[in-house]
Amino acid sequence: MEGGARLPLINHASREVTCKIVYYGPGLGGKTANLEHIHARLSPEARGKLILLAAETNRTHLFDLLRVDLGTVRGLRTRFHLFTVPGDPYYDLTRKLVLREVDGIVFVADSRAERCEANVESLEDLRANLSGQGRELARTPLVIQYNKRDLPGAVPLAEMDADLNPHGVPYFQAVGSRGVGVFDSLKAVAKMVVRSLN
Ligand SMILES: Nc1nc2c(ncn2[C@@H]2O[C@H](COP(=O)(O)OP(=O)(O)O)[C@@H](O)[C@H]2O)c(=O)[nH]1
Ligand SMILES: [Mg+2]
Repeated sequence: MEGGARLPLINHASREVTCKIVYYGPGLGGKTANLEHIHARLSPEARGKLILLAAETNRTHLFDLLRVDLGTVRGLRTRFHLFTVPGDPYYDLTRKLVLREVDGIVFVADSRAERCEANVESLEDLRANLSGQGRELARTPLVIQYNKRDLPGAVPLAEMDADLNPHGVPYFQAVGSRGVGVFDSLKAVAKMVVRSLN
């Protein structure tokens, strides 16, 4: 599997599989908003506690984390651990750590014109950090979420897709703060990860 996705962690004895999904993207793009919506919508039986980044809560966590239970796939109980990375350049090491052993990525791009450069930089940072683990972005399950589509002056979708999506991976328009496009993005990446279980 050189350069490709690692195989998700399967515990054959308990017939469980745990997959790691990372929400990556520039600061304030809407990554935490995705997890907040998922947490708010799923019943407590289907998800764990939402643990939020210290910068937002004064707690000591360096990333957001949410456990989600998506039922059974081919007889295996399938769990997802959703992480977000801090966008600030200062947290480079944290981003590298959070990315370790990732199974799938939702890249949350900010549709505001003034964030175009930050989107491209974050995508390059993602590519470099994966490459530092001997992984290739092009061979890792990835969806792109174009977020903040509600804002007046949002950059046209085709323009953003031309900049950020040379490989033509699945993409979704979203308004994360209202939950629009959030489950579409999660389901799409989860499906790609589950396919890699084959
Ligand atoms: N207008 C608008 N605001 C959003 C959207 N998604 C998130 N926000 C807001 O943008 C800010 C940053 O979002 P957050 O999820 O904390 O970004 P993160 O740094 O990527 O985790 C918050 O105030 C959110 O409420 C969106 O689609 N539209
Ligand atoms: Mg955040």
